[in-house]
Formats: sequence, C-alpha cells, structure tokens
Amino acid sequence: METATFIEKIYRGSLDARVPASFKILRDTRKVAGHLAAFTAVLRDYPAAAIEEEGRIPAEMLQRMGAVGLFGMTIPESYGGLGFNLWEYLQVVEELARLDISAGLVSLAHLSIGVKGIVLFGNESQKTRYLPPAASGKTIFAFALTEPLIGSDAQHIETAARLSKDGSHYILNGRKTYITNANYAGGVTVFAQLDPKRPGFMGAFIVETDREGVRIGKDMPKMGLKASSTAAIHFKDVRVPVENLLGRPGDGFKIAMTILNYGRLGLGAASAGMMRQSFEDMMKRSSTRIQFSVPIRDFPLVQEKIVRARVYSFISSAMNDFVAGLLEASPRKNAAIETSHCKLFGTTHGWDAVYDALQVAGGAGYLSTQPYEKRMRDFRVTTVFEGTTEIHSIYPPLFALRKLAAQQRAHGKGIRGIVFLLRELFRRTDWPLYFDHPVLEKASRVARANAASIRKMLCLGLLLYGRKVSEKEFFLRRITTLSVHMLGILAALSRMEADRKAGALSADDVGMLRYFALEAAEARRKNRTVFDSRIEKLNGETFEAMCRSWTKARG
Ligand code: MYA
Repeated sequence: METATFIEKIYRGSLDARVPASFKILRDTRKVAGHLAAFTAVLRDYPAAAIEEEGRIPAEMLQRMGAVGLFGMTIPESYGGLGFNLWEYLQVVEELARLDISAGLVSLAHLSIGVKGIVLFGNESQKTRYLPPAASGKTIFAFALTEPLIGSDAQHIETAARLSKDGSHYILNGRKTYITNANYAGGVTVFAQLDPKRPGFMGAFIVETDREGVRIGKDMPKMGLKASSTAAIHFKDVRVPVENLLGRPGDGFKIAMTILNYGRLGLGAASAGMMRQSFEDMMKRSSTRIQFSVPIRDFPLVQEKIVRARVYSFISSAMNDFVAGLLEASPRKNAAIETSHCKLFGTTHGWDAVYDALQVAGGAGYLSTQPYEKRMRDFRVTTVFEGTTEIHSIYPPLFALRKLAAQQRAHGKGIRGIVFLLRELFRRTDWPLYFDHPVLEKASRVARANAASIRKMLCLGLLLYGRKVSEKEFFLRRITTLSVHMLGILAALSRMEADRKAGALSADDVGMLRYFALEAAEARRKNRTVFDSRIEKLNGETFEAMCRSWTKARG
C-alpha cells in the first residue's frame, strides 16, 4: 500500500498537482458564524482574570460551553455534535485563540486529541456509548501519552496493559503526566504497551476516570493556561474491558500519532489566530503612539514586526487549511510531515508575534493590565507540547530518509544502492503547476527549487553520512526549513488560485505571497547545503570543551 504523504511524494520528485487544485470550499464561514457568536459570548461573560485567579473554569461556565456546542464541534451530528468539518473547526480555533486560549483549551484539547481517537477509530458501539456525552460536555475527554520518563520518544512509554487470563479485560498499570484536561475529564484515551518484548506494540484504551484504580493528581501550577487543568494520572491495576480497546492490539502507536496530527493542526490554527491578533494590536498601537513627532508605524523596524505577523498569519492559516484538506479527504491519512510543519511554523512565528506585540506596545506592554503578559504566558508552552520545536525541526527529513534508505537497501548493497541514490539525485522534479499570474508563478518556481534542493540534500546526505545522518541535526533542520517554506508557498497558492477562479483574488494576499516567496528564496540560498557551517561545527567543539570544564569543576 502507498503510504507516502503529499510532501514525501514531492521529496521523491513529483508534485501531485491535483491536490492543491482540489480545495475549493476552504473558507466557507456560513455554518460557523452563528455558532462562533454564541461561543465567544460565553467566554466573554466570564472575565479571564477571575478564572486565572481561581485556576479553574466554573462549573456553570462549563455547562454553558456545553449548551452552545463547544464540546461537540467536530463530533458528527448523528452523535449529538455540530458536525463541523476541519476547516470550520480551525476557523473557530483561530478565533478562540484571539480571545482567550486558556479558557478555550478545555474544549479544544477534548476535541483535537481527547475524544478524537473515538471519532476516528471507534467502532459503532464505542461511538454510540461515548460520543453523545462527549458532545454535550457531560464527559470531557483527555489524551494520555506522556509519562514522567517519556516525552518525545513516545514509542517507549512504560505504562502497560496485560490481557486477563479469561480475555475479558486488560489490566492497566502506569503513570501519565502533564495531562491536559486531567481534572475536568470523565474519560481518557490512554496509551499502553501490550507486549514487554515488543516496544511500540501498543493499545489505545478508552478509560473512564471513575474506574477503580484511576487516581488523578492535583492540578500542577503553571505559568499560563491557568484555566486549563494539567495533572498526572496514575493507573493501578485498572480493569479495562476489551471492548474499550480502540482498533486492534498493536494499533496504539499509530492511533496516537494520527490523533496528534489533529492536535498539531489545532496548534497551527491557534498560532495563526494569535499572530492575527498581534498584528491588529500592533497596527492600533503604532498608529496612535507618536514619537519624534510621527506615529511609530513610520519606522521600518516597527513595520518589519507588523509585516511579519500578518504575512506569517496568512501563510500559517493557508497551511492549516491546506493540510486540513488532506485530512478531510482521508481522515486517518498519515500527514506526519504536513502537520508537523503546520505546528512548527505556527508556534515559532506565533511566539515571535506575541513577543513583538509587547515590544511595539513599549513600556505599557509590560504592564499586567495589558493583554500581552497573559498572552505570552499562555502561548509559551506551544513550542513544547505536541512535539517540541526541536523534534519538529528534525523529524520530517528523518521520516523521508528512513524510507529512502530502505529503498536503497532494496536495490542491493554497495554499488547498486549507490547507483540508485545517484539516479534519484539527478532525476528531474515533476512540477505540473502553472499560473498566468506573475507573482503566483514566481512563487511556484521558488517552491519547486526548494523541492529540488531537498531531494538532492536527502540523497547526498545518505551518500555522505550513511546511518549517521540521523545525528546530523543541523543538516536535518536545514531541510525542514526548505520544506516548510515549500509547503507555505504551495498552500498560499492553493488558496489564492481558488480565490482567483472565484474572481476574488486579493491584492493584499498577492503582496504577502511576494514577501514570503522572497524570504523563501533567501532561506534556500542559506540552507541548501549538506555541510555544516563553520559556526555549526564550532558549536560541537565549544560544547565539548564546556562539558569537560563543567564536569571537572564539579569533581
Ligand atoms: S500530548 C503529547 C504529545 N507528545 C508528542 O507529541 C510526542 C512526540 N513524539 C512523536 O511524535 C513521535 O514519537 C516521533 C516518532 C515523531 C518522535 N501520523 O518509527 P517512527 C508512523 C501518522 O518514525 P519514532 C500533548 O502534548 C510512521 O509512519 N503516522 O516513530 C498535549 C511509522 O509507521 P510505519 C505516523 O521514531 C498538548 C510509525 O508511526 C506519524 O518512534 C495539548 C513509527 O514511526 C504521524 N504523525 O518517533 C494540546 N508519526 O511503521 C492541545 C509517525 O507504518 C491542542 N507515524 O511506517 C489543542 C488544539 C489547539 C489549542 C491551542 C491552545 C494553546
């Protein structure tokens, strides 16, 4: 079965042009608009400062959130939800992030990851049983993968589930930590190893929190997102009926990763919303703040911050919509690289925008009475959870390299494998994408050049470094940089081409694409090499020397 993702196919040399051409319903706001007004009305009725102080969303507010459908947005109507498609959902995420991500997170984590496993992989009886109370908010869900000793290396979790002798239930033991929604949750999707001899052979279980042996810790004190609950969950000899296993034994890791694709997309959307809000705030402030007799928006260093927030918000939102299109067409599809890019691009630029908005607000920006402090505290974790920036900076090329190495091996050891890689290296990039608009066409050529550079780097990287390629993190990050820019351009082209066909191409969008494509071209010039720069090499040497003296100083 072909498992290559849209981007992996590009890495291999061919762009499937039907994909960017196929997303036409991107931004239909009709279904969402009415609901959004109801959602924001609820959030506005409960001042964020009071919730922060309390560190918890009041029961009455949770009930009202449930009544307007906030907990059922993406749950099918047949199970009591609102039946939003992914685009509709992401629009809501963007808007809630602008308003208050802390209060919004309880429903967004419930839908993006908590209950998503049941929606995607549940059988009819699991859906009938769990989705209606999840949609109403009666049963809020959490997602439990992370453990005290295991964060990024998710295949090696230690929580274990053993099948009972009579085969009627599993016995679950282990500890999960940093679990979002823990103290709001009535249900948890829990991941556990099924066979001590086969790490990664996991099960995904629906576990009610009132089962005997489930103990939820106290909420952890956090710097932000104070309305959300984060706690550890302990499982001690918890009897989980076999009927509560999602999919088949062994599917657990894939289920976890597939769910995380949705969480990462949600984070991309929250980031796009945050950048948009930062843009609005910077425009407002810089237009009215007069220094040296002029509004500060006249200064290029201020303009640079504003332009970036707006351009990256546009690209981020286009990327999320584009990838949502892939998942709408095939909800369990492997979109590992694509969703990773959305998360990485969104959260890193989102953080910069939140930081810049405070900067443009000057001394006033530092006051707690302004929105920036809370926003920075709330947003900071986004580059950490759902896969760190570091993981997302190296993993996409690693996925591709592993497959390329497997293909190389299949062609035979030694010279045959090398010939295969050399052929790949010199293969032309098939890029059947043409635009009769100069800016769009030029941007497409930049993306194509990135695609060609990426393929060369993958092949050369394997030839030069062999197995050690996975340790070459600066090299891997350079490929990711090229790849993220490529996806950003393709996504913007897809959105703009649809607008153009509808006679609604926006001049602002054209300007933003021109800016981003130029940035991408500059980034390519810097990043298209397989060799580490002198400073990157020196980084390792300097670190080794530091380690020696640090260790020596401590005896
Ligand atoms: S939840 C906890 C988050 N934890 C993580 O994100 C863990 C990070 N680690 C990983 O993702 C994985 O372990 C990595 C892979 C990527 C490192 N889709 O051998 P492999 C398949 C589909 O490469 P590894 C939290 O933070 C792959 O093809 N399939 O794996 C809450 C292969 O399959 P096959 C995928 O090297 C935050 C197999 O898996 C994917 O071990 C709350 C093995 O792959 C994928 N993505 O490591 C947030 N990846 O064998 C709420 C891999 O068939 C968000 N595979 O080829 C709410 C929304 C927004 C609100 C915002 C408010 C702030």
